[in-house]
Amino acid sequence: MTVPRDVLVVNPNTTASMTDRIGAAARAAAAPTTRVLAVNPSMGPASIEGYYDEALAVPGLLDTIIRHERAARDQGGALAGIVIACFDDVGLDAARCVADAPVVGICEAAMQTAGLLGGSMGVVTTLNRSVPALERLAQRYGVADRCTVRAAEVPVLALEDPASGALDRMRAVIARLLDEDGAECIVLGCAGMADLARSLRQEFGVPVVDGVSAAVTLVEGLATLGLRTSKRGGYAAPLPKAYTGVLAGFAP
Ligand code: 5HY
Repeated sequence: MTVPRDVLVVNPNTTASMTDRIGAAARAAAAPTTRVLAVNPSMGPASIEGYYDEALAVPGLLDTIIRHERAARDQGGALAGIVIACFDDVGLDAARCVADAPVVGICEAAMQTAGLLGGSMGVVTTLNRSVPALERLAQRYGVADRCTVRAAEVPVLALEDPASGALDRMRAVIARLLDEDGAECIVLGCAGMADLARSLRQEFGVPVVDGVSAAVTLVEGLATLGLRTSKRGGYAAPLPKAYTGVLAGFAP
């Protein structure tokens, strides 16, 4: 009997309805032998829009990963992989330090996947304030010279409301990325857009990559290859030391 592989998909904001939609997209992409655990922290921002939200989403993300890895170990198992389901790849490096399982961020997964499918990519994201952070991630992931980021100027949680006009604003941005910026592929720049990839792909006739699906299949690939994060350098486990105040519980 094939033992299911547990992949933890963490939505770092605290909106459970968004986590449910992310979980559905992850399960749709996952192999039959993969069990997707879609979760969100109980503390932190309701949505992540900009640097401040991003910074304060990290403790909840790390607490969630530490608790789920511990639970898997207590049951005599281990997580096969972890997906950070926020397009800012919130806390990715810190997560790779505390986690035993390989950790993939949906931005990195989407940009690397789009890079396999075309010479240039266009990222449609939510608010303008999110654009600088995503441009910096494109640099980090080595695709900045062939990546354009534009915002549809829709709040993250408006994506859940069909009457918000969010989809029409996204369509207008996608048309600009294709016609004005010469993008050959489109990347959906928010986890809350995951369920839109298939219909937008048919509508625009180009590859439309959603990071949640790309990250699930990537982390499954790492698990199949038996590859895990190197603990030799920057991703070594945190050194034991005192933490004080509200963060005392995070002491390694
Ligand atoms: C996300 N925020 O994927 C990002 C998108 C953004 O709560 N989930 C969020 O706008 O930065």
